[in-house]
Amino acid sequence: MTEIAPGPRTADLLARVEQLESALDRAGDRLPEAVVAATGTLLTSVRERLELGVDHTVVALVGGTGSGKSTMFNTLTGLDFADVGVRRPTTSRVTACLWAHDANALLDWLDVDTDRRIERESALDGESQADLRGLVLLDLPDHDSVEPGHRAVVDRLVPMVDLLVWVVDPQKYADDALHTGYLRHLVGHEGAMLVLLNQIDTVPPGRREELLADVARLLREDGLAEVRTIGVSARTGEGMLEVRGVLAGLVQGRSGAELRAEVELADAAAALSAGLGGVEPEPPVARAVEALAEAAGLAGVADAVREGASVERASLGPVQHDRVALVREAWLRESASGLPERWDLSIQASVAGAEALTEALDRALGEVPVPTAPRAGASRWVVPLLLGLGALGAAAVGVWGLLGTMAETDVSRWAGAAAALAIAAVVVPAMRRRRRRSAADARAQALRSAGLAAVESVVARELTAPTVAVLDDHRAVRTATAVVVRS
Ligand SMILES: Nc1nc2c(ncn2[C@@H]2O[C@H](COP(=O)(O)OP(=O)(O)OP(=O)(O)O)[C@@H](O)[C@H]2O)c(=O)[nH]1
Ligand SMILES: [Mg+2]
Repeated sequence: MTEIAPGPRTADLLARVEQLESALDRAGDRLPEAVVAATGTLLTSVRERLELGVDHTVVALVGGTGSGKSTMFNTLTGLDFADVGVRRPTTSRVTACLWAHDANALLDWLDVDTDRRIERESALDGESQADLRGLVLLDLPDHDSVEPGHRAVVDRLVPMVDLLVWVVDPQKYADDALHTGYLRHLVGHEGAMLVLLNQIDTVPPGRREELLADVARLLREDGLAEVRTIGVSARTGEGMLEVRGVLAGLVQGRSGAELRAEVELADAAAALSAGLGGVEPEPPVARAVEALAEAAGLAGVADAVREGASVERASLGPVQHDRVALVREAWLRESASGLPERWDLSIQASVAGAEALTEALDRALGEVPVPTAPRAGASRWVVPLLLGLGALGAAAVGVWGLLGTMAETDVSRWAGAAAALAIAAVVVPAMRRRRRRSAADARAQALRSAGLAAVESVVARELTAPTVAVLDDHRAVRTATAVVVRS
């Protein structure tokens, strides 16, 4: 197949196919096998069709021998490429005119010989052909031919094109070969058909309305009341502007292939989203950390550290396995809430089991240093010393005072000193007690922070990261399918 650069519409649809293919990959076994298989097949077939491009609108001129298809082709293209002759049938090979430069793959698919293709739009045309840009116009052989191969060509192409333009003439428009052979089988495809009563120039103006009404009657009888009918002359150009307007409207809209691809992509996206839940839940990180810290007895040990010297060798953990298991269950319940079972199972399989989680917590908590109160050093003799000195001084002053051997001023000086010592003996211990308490508070706080950090890191590694990875996958798949369904 010839490589073609996809036009913007094809590129857009191909991007959506890729989006769904990678969503399918990412979801993996979290979607039912049947859905994955069916969607994969559907996406492959859409991709194959898109590789032909959907930026083109294929219009075929179809009709009986000598109705004027080739003349019509030349009038619409402004070229003289299709053979028009008196010998019947004239056209035996499909002829194509492209208002495009990149439709080779499509024409290969349609099986149009390379020497029967012509490009209409050249630099010389400027914008005069812009209204038909994207059109691929085909001139077909006669469906009622004496040549047996012609009908086969028509039958092969009829289902492949976006618009069938039936070119009929005033003599043969009622032919059974047309109505029974083709039109009646096309009920339901009225939007993809147009009937041109050609050679209208050969009909006296007074009879034209009547003739067109008769064509419309026959179409109604075929079950094709909605099909548009226009009286035209490929030779004189009468009615041809209207025909060109219809084609221009069609190429500016979306081609049948594009619409089909869109429907199939929406189907694929809907099949995928049936295996998804709504918005992803938020894992209960803070609650889990709190509950696990509690299971590790962090608060109790911190309190003990605050109590000070009595705790000589406090340690964190071991955590209570049953409580860890309960925290894990609550985690799974909340993290998978609203998700289908396969996603739930995926989270269960990704996070650490209760056993492993308990071990991880024990390991992490075991590494947290538990501070103990410093042993009282030489300073613990200071207070009794001060008190002793104070008492001794006071006694000496008292004795000396009683004996009257000391000057009055000296007595009061010594008394002052003794009183200062006594006051110091009361104040210093109070200050030391306060300092000890706040140091114990700080140690307890440090232990609490370090313990929480250890629990947090275990929760992040063993629960949050694997859960978030699954939820991210779910979100990516959900977003991909939502975009495709919406557009
Ligand atoms: N008067 C008149 N003659 C026309 C008109 N369109 C085509 N013809 C003539 O009808 C004859 C057949 O025209 P073609 O264009 O070859 O018809 P065709 O449908 O392509 O024929 P096949 O290829 O054999 O199926 C030619 O002599 C044309 O000049 C028209 O609108 N008015
Ligand atoms: Mg012809």
